[in-house]
Amino acid sequence: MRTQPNIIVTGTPGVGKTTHCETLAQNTGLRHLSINDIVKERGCHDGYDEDFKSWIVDEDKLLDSIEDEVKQGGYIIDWHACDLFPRSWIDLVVVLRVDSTLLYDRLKARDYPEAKLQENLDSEIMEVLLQEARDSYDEEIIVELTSNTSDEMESNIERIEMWIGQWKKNNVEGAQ
Ligand code: DAT
Repeated sequence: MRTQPNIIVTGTPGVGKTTHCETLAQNTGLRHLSINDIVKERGCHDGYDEDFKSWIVDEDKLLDSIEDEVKQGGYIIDWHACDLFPRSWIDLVVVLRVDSTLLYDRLKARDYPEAKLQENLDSEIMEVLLQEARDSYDEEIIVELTSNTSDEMESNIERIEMWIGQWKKNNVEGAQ
């Protein structure tokens, strides 16, 4: 049994996952698991897509590589997909959302190739990640939060921290 929860922070690239995860990790002591970094560092990919400027992820290799760590609990998983992680690993799924005009500016600042930028904008407008979360996890553990401004980010962080406190009360203190 886990004594700390596992949380996925997901959403379209540029929505604010890494920024949220880093602050959350600092404030809570949970560990920020950047799947992007793991894929690169542990070679969980089948090469690099030059046109799209992204790694082609080998999901089986990735899951094998993080399984022992994540099963212990206490991880904040930062990734723009969520359907690959087994339901039994996950206690909360946070789907961040952003206004498409703000997203355009954030991705433009990253020099994304036009096709990648457009695909990500479409994905945000079509709520692809929210739907993926709903298709993969129970409705009760999914929370959709907007990440347009730094005030919103602050209140999102507070809300997730309160949720972590409550989870510990219910699952650790309550179980003793
Ligand atoms: P992601 O990890 O989802 O790709 P990020 O955390 O790298 O996104 O954020 C992308 C950029 O947007 C970065 O320059 C920080 C900024 N940003 C993220 N969330 C924000 C928010 N809620 N308010 C203002 N700026 C934000």
